[in-house]
Amino acid sequence: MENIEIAAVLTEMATLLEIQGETNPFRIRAYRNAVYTIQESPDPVRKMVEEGADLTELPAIGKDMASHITELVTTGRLSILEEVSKEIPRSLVQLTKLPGVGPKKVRKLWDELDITTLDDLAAAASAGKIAVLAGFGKKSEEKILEAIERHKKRSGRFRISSADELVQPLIEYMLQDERVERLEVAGSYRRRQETVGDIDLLAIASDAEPVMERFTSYPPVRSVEKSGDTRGTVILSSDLQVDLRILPAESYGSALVYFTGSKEHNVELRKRALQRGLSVSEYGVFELAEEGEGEESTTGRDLGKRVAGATEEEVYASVGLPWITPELRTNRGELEAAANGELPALIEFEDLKGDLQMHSTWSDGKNTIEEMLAACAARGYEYVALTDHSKALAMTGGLDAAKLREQWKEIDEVAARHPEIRFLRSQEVDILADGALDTEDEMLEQLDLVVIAVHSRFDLPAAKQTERLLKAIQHPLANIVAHPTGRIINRRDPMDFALDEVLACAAEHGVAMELNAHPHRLDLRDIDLMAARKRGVKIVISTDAHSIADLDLMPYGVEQARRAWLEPADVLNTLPADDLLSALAKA
Ligand code: DGT
Ligand code: CA
Ligand code: CA
Ligand code: ZN
Repeated sequence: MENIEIAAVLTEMATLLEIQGETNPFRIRAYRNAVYTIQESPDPVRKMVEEGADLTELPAIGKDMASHITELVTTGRLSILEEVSKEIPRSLVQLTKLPGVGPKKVRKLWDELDITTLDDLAAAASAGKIAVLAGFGKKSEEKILEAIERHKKRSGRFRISSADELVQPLIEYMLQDERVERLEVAGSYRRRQETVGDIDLLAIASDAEPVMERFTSYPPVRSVEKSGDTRGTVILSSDLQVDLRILPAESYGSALVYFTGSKEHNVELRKRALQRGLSVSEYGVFELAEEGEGEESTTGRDLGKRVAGATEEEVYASVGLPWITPELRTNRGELEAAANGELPALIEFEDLKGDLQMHSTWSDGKNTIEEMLAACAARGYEYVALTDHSKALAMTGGLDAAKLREQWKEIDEVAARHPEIRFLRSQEVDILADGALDTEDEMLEQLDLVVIAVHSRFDLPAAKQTERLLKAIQHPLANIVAHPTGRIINRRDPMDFALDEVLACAAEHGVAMELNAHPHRLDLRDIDLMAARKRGVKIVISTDAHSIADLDLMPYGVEQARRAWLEPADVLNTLPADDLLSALAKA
């Protein structure tokens, strides 16, 4: 059980207590505080439990909470929650996630109208039953309907890193059963999209029934939606839906193609197949037969001989194509490129020679300069840039000129002890609201790399925001724009500005754009990266690590770069340090 699952269960518990009408606020707060601690913990709490560590050493975890967490991690259950949910339906918790609907209102809806689910609530609101309820009214009813609409559209998309945390242990668990001969995740997860709606597992099993049973009894499963012979759907306690399909070996490859998608890629693939007199489906690739012959396909046409299906390579080959990597399967021209032998030689993690954005304890990082440097060396990088914040970000301990000079002394000392890796002097310099840079030119001149970024006033009108960025990019010492759109996935939309103009300006002035690899950011986005590449803007991929552990987020950036068709030559930190610096040098 991973941190986000533990946090989700404890949050659910706190909300159930609120709905129940728990009068002791400390009891509820204990759960909420524990949730905060667990979300902030850089290490899996599961590991601490397994190693017998004392959980009460964690902030805000008392003895009772420690034993709840231990129970949850070791059994996948929380008996106290099961106790409470005998009285309060767990589905009520969903309702409290709607804006303007707190636990008290949920209680009232349940008491008065017997509403326990979102569907109940939507039906009651549509029927005008909410407006007449004391404490609600017409406005409140409209708001509820709107909120349900929005919730339906947005909810349930998990960041890819959260999906990884949840899916990897499930895969390990399934593979412990030796009847599972093959198991892979398809869908958006395999395409490595920045968020996923649900998880699509495909398996080959020597005996389907017990494997399906193992799946539905995975401890973090909260509810089993469907459990058939070869197809099951469960919802995990984190709210993540997982589908499992058990397949015959002869159609495993075609099912993998089908369920990896995207839907648009599949449609194009089928068109190509039809031109060759073939039918592609999740069951295999078949020759199309004359009417009346053979079995009937899902599209109503008669099927002849099976020509492919066991492997993906075989399926693509049957329509005259080489295998296409899942990150490219979005119908953005990959089928045509494959047909012409023009698929890009996509960048890989091993191509990267350094990480160009990270923070130390000098600003808001958790590790010292030396710890960060040694960790980068251990990851095989040739060089690294430390980019602590500038003074405008006072809350992060941003560095003014005096502190920056002090920091350089420490950097020089640390660098001298680590000749195995080259230390580039850098800073993440704030772009102020008027487009000026936060650090004095005299200091910037002494840096190897000037990374510039917006951390405030994300809300400027588009024209002003564009002007701000253009001015900063034109600064004669600026080299890299960090997290250029400022978006945070599921939390903050990209800033409103003319990206095209900004890219053109960056190309003209030899300024690179960052692909921030942090899975909460992934900024620039894939389509923006494609636009940047078209304009000849160079990209750097950086983790923006705030701890040693964050350095391992680099693969998320690489995956996003691959979805944007980037090759090593498009990315500056595939170059040796000297070449990188001369590529960014300004006239
Ligand atoms: P998600 O889950 O929203 O992040 O996105 P996907 O791509 O994983 O979509 P999902 O889980 O609905 O379906 C998995 C794959 O199955 C999808 O990528 C393509 C295939 N698929 C699903 N429905 C259809 C369909 O109606 N037509 C075709 N051609 N393919 C489909
Ligand atoms: Ca999916
Ligand atoms: Ca699905
Ligand atoms: Zn930043």
